[in-house]
Amino acid sequence: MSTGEPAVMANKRFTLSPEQLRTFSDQGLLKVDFGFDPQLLDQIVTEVRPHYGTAYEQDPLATARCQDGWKKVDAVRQLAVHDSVLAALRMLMDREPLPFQTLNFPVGTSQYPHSDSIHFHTIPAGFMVGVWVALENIDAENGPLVYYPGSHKLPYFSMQDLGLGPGYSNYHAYELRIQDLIAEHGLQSELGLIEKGEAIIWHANLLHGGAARKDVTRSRHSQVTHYFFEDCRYYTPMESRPGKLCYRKPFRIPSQPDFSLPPDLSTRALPVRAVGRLLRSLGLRK
Ligand SMILES: O=C(O)CCC(=O)C(=O)O
Repeated sequence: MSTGEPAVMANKRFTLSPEQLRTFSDQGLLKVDFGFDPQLLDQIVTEVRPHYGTAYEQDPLATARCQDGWKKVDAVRQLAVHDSVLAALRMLMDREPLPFQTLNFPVGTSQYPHSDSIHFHTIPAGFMVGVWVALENIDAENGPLVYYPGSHKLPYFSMQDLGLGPGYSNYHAYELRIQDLIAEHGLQSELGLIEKGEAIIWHANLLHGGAARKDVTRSRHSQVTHYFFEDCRYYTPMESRPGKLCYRKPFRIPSQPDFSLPPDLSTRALPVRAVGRLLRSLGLRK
């Protein structure tokens, strides 16, 4: 069963249908089957595992995350810069997408609902999306994504709009204010029940989080990539105050493996000794 609309391929270029564009605009999210290679997805699951840290090694069912795993695992980078995803995002926003961060999770996050626009915001507003890919089948038991269709049409709330000071120490208070807003507006949640390989694209301001893990013995491997779009200014509202925005440098995850990364961060370590010999033979190193 596929919950996402099937990929429409024209001359091998990925396109979204007018109906899909409308769904994204109305609901703030879109389920898509990009037709990812299942081997790439399995490779991500296997190769990210060693990077979840010691807590995960001791208990593989503990909550864990790997931020920017693309620096260590090339399969993560390949999914983040996948041609079909970039083509779909160009259609949605009519601007060039800039993948800037990956997060991999081995189990459900049970995160409170939030809008990504409290973490990542743009001038002009709205040029950010998340693309969440199921690396295994997701059902109501293993902590699916939860979201509130239509919530992207609420205003973009800053910390100050919610009566809070800036800083991560106020993040839980932010989450509680969002709970109040959900109740005040009578927003209805839905679960992202999708199959391995399917993706959910969410709008910068869509309220979303991780539903409870009803079966804590189950994994829930997933990868989310966050994208900005070209020709904006980028900032972090959580750390900002009026008149003193905390700007972010534009950054794009490379479309090819980045061999300039230190060997332990590069997926294909440079042959360091061979490079050293070459530099010495050219007189560039003693
Ligand atoms: O994967 C999840 O459960 C939630 C992810 C999320 O909220 C995010 O990346 O912003």
